[in-house]
Amino acid sequence: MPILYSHPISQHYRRVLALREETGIPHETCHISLDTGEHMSSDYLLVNPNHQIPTFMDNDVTIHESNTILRYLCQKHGLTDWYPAELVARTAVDQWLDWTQCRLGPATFFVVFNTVFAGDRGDKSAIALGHDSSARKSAYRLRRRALPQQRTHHMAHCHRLF
Ligand SMILES: N[C@@H](CCC(=O)N[C@@H](CS)C(=O)NCC(=O)O)C(=O)O
Repeated sequence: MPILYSHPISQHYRRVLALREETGIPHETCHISLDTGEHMSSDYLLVNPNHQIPTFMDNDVTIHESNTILRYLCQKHGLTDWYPAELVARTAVDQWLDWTQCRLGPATFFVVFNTVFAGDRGDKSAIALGHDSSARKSAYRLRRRALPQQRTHHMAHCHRLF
């Protein structure tokens, strides 16, 4: 049975958990304690040289990037509803995965870590940066683009312009 190394506070782990819960694909979970520094142990560093959660092990395959795990699982289990085979549809999924990794994830970390976890010791400038980040603004724009009625509205606007 494949093993997913996990910790419940990890947003990157929860992506993989969400796919499992939605699709029922099987794997065991192995809790790694970020609180006690287990992710820095020499044993875990052999599993994940970046000392991060999650890591997925499927026999002799070891994957330590959450989005790569998602793609691997979808392709292994033929989950084309989640990760389409058709190029343009797949590219749309990849684009959101990359955006989540590069933009939304860091902004979320700044805010959540410095409020929920650090409490009064939280870095206020990091919180402000997270709130004010381009991720939040682009989330709004991308959401508008993703909605068909908004796209129609946008196209009508373009027709008026040209
Ligand atoms: N790019 C990685 C990021 C993983 C990541 O940042 N994991 C955090 C928890 S959400 C972690 O393990 N941090 C501990 C550390 O970096 O030492 C992925 O998508 O899997």
